[in-house]
Amino acid sequence: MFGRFVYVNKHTSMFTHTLAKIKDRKSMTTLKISLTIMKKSILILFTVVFLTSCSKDDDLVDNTTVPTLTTLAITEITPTSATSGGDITDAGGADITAKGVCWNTSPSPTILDFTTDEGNNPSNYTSSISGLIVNTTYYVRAYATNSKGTGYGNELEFTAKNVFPGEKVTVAGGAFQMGSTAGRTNESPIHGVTLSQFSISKYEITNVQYATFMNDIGANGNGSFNGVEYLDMAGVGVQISHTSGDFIANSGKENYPVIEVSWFGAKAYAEYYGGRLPTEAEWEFAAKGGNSSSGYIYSGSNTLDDVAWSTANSGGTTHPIGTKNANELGIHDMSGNVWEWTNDWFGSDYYGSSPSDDPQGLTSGIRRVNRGGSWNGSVSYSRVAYRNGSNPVNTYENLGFRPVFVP
Ligand SMILES: [Ca+2]
Ligand SMILES: [Ca+2]
Repeated sequence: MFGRFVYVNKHTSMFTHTLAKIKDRKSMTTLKISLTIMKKSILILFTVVFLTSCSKDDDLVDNTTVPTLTTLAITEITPTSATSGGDITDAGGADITAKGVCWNTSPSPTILDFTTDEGNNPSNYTSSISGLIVNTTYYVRAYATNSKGTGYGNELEFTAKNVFPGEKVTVAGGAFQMGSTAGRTNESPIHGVTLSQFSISKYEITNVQYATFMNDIGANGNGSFNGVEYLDMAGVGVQISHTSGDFIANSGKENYPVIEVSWFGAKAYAEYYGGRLPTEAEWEFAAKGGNSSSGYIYSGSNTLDDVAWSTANSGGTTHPIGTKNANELGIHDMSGNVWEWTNDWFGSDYYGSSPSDDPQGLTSGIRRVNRGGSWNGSVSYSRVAYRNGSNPVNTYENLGFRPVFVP
């Protein structure tokens, strides 16, 4: 700015020099006055031009940017839909003209892919993603558009499937000695088994979880699905009711282990959430604490009362899940509370011919293996090596399950 003023003064001085050559002395005074006015006018003019010029330069700097936003966590994932949204942290200095989320099966989705349209107001929003294909992985980004262009939020990824609502514990693969010489003959011979990694439900499946599943699949009010009994609604101890078209866990029994459930129902539940029932070997490895095993008689202790609801302490009923100590891997109630269905057919002499790697049990049979004992019956049933079996259509007041998952 100072440089511009020097320039103005230099030229006005030259102008003054030229005028000084005028010989009409009488008019000189008037001229000098006029000159002073002119000098000031020129100075003001240049200043105005300069300031106007500066102001015009400022206008040319466009500070508008595309909107900045965050993609909201993916929730309510099903085989065909999910929910996300956007949190607009900076509109970019211009009006939002469009916003929503975009997704596709390839990373970095744009508004040329699948999108939602949540209008043009600048507020944060949720979006319903639909039309998905089961077991397909999708990439999602929130987007918002203004006059400058489209901004995208961080990318999130999910797979369209039913998401298991419970907690899982990872059981690292490893080798262990399956069976026992301290129990019945069907627990012998002790044999080496090597298993691949899997994860297992930290708790037995509860009444509220099973009721949700029955509602989601549209099971018949009598507890069957496609003619197969999944839940014995007339069972002695069933803690789920069917009221006004919905399966509902009985009040106060929400977090108790589901009982009166058939092997078919347990299997269907596990598969609905992308899992399966554990093999007998997986169940025993997890109950023994996997690679962290301390070699306890019961799952997590040699003192049954520390880790299990059994006939010795149950008061003749099931108890809420996870209310006894966990085992070495953080898994609860493997011993006691309720027996648990596994996938294997029961074979009393199977251990004599079991393969060593990821054994799957017999290829046919009459009963499916149950493990862990329960709130009633002999306390010895809660030994980690104890084996039992039930007809897969049977349902009991002391028999439930937990699923496993393989990545
Ligand atoms: Ca149990
Ligand atoms: Ca029954």
